[in-house]
Amino acid sequence: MKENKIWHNTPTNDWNEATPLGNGKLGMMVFGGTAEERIQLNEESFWSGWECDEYDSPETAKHLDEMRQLIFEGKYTEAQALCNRYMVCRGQGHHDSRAAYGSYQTAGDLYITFPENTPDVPPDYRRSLILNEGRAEVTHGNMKRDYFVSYGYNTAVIRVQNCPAGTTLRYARENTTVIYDPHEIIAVGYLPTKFTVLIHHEQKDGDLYVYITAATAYKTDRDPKAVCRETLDCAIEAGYDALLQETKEYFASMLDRVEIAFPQSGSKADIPTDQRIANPEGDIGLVELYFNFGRYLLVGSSRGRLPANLQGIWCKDYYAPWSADFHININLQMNYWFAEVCNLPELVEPFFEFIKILVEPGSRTARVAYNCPGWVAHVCTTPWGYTSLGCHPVYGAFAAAGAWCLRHVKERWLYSGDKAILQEFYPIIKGASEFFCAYLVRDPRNGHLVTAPASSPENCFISPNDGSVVSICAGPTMDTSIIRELLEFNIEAANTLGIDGDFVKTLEETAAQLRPFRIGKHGQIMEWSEDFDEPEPGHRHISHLYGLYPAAQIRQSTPELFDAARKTIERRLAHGGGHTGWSRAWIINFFARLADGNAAYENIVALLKNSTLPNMFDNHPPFQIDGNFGGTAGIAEMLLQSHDDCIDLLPALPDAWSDGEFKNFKARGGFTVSAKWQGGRVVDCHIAGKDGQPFRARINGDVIEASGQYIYQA
Ligand code: FUC
Repeated sequence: MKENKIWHNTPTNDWNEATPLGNGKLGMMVFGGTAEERIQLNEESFWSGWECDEYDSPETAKHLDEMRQLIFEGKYTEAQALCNRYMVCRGQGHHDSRAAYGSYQTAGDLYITFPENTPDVPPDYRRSLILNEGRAEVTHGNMKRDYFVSYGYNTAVIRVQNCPAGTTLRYARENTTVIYDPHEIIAVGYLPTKFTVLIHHEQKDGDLYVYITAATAYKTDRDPKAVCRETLDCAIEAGYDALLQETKEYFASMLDRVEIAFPQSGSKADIPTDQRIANPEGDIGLVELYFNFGRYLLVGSSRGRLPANLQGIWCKDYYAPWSADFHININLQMNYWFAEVCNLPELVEPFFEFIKILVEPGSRTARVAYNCPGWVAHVCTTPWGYTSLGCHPVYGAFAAAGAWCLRHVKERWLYSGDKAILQEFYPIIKGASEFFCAYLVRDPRNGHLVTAPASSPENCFISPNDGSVVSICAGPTMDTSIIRELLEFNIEAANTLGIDGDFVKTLEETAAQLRPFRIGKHGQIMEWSEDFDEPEPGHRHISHLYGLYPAAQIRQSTPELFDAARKTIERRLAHGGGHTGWSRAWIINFFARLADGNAAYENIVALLKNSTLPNMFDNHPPFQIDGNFGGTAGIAEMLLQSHDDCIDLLPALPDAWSDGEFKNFKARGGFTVSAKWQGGRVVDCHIAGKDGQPFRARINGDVIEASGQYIYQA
């Protein structure tokens, strides 16, 4: 890994410039001050709120027919008014960040004060994050500080070499009891779930060692203080060197699995990273760094009991933007887009476990709000399993959100070919299908089965009868795309497992009655059932292209739709689209699927330039991690794609990356693929499958057929 370091030549007071470290569940942000160090701490289960079964409203089910009727009559304004009352949750729902919904929260701040130092920044000051070692360091003068978070020991570690005399430690968190003992700080409080942060510190030979861990009582009977004590005892006994070694090996074992390299003259790695981010044009190495950082961030935020949230695990707030929750109308899913191709399947496990959390409350939501079997989840959710409608239908009436999560199970199946994942998830897949088989309704205007009332995530249209701006419709394209994918996956799963023949028939009949994609007056893929005008044609959500990416329903083999997909993106971009980090990241992936490398690369540069903070975190604004992950996925998608048993090498290579190399990417079917190219042409590639499996590969425009192992050399 050549581009393996993010570094700055100043400390910072700004959280958005601090250095993130994490082991997948425990995190810290290092500010690197010379006179006072601030370390902001996180633990993934620091969630306020609690389980609450009051949010689903039976009024929704009671008024479904009425709301549908108005939509089918084209009375959108009237339908909207009714939906604003009934197509919503009870109470404050996801606005209850100070009540049951809750918010992800900081685990507090540790301050280390060096009284001999001044806040001045010496010219030799360096604050660096070494990605494939999972460690950061601050150096200036004879001072050296090291920081890392051990996965194996679940402990954050700080070492201050040549620690100045009189150095003190202080911990701060609101509503928290803090006890100082000679070598220990114990912090205890209630979120209302009980939590503990335990900090041990000791001086040895002039160096200061600090060990930190944290735990809550979220879904466990164990006392968090006892858990912390046991964890730190273990870490301290193993000692600093062992923890550092374990951390380096762990990060290398995750991040060295794949690699990209763009050989270039004049590497910019010795320029501080914030300066590179401000001038991304032509800095190809920065793309490599962004790719490595994205993988680093997922290793750092997705190896515990909960998936990476809107901020991964890094959060300084008590009431974070959008509660730093799990938004499942794009954001959570985007976090995992690159995990399979970059061979990090274990990092998806917390997401899989999280889907299971949604099933029980989601069954209640299906029953109470829709009078339907199965389970359903809407726009946003929490570790407490919120699955209800939102507070407003424009975003909250999105019933396909849970089904979208299941496409990650499908990807696991496609990448691994392991039936165990189908077995494990079959009842959950079936539950989602059962919901839609009951919920879908025939639109009398066109005879198709549609979701209604429904919205196309967060977007609005102009009602043709009175010109008002509304969001409620029947059968938005995204719902149909997701449901089609779900039903087809359910059929494949049932057939593969050799079960549920009768249900498969129902699924086939249902899928056949879904509405096909249609092309509208701008040549675009239609977003809604009718070709409505839009008040915001540059809207950040491009939901009607779900079929282009992440799904693969719109392909080169469907040329008219393929062309319409391009027009759809161009229209969004022409009206200022891509203005949030994640939206820009999605566009990169769209262009990769459209095999337009130069357009994809232009959007990578825009992501770096307009939507990246000085520490390389994605900027929605504010900081939101999905863009980092979506951008990383986009880079991989430009280099390798795999559909229909065809491994497509360099499907969207931009002119700027004329020479390069990627190593050990995964393709669907379980293949491991490496390639080297020069002047835009593959000169060397290696494809390895298991058990002599046959495959096709597209190399320099030619399709070859092979099985097992394939080596190509120009
Ligand atoms: C979706 C997006 C917003 C934001 C929020 C967390 O609702 O539309 O832009 O990313 O999630």
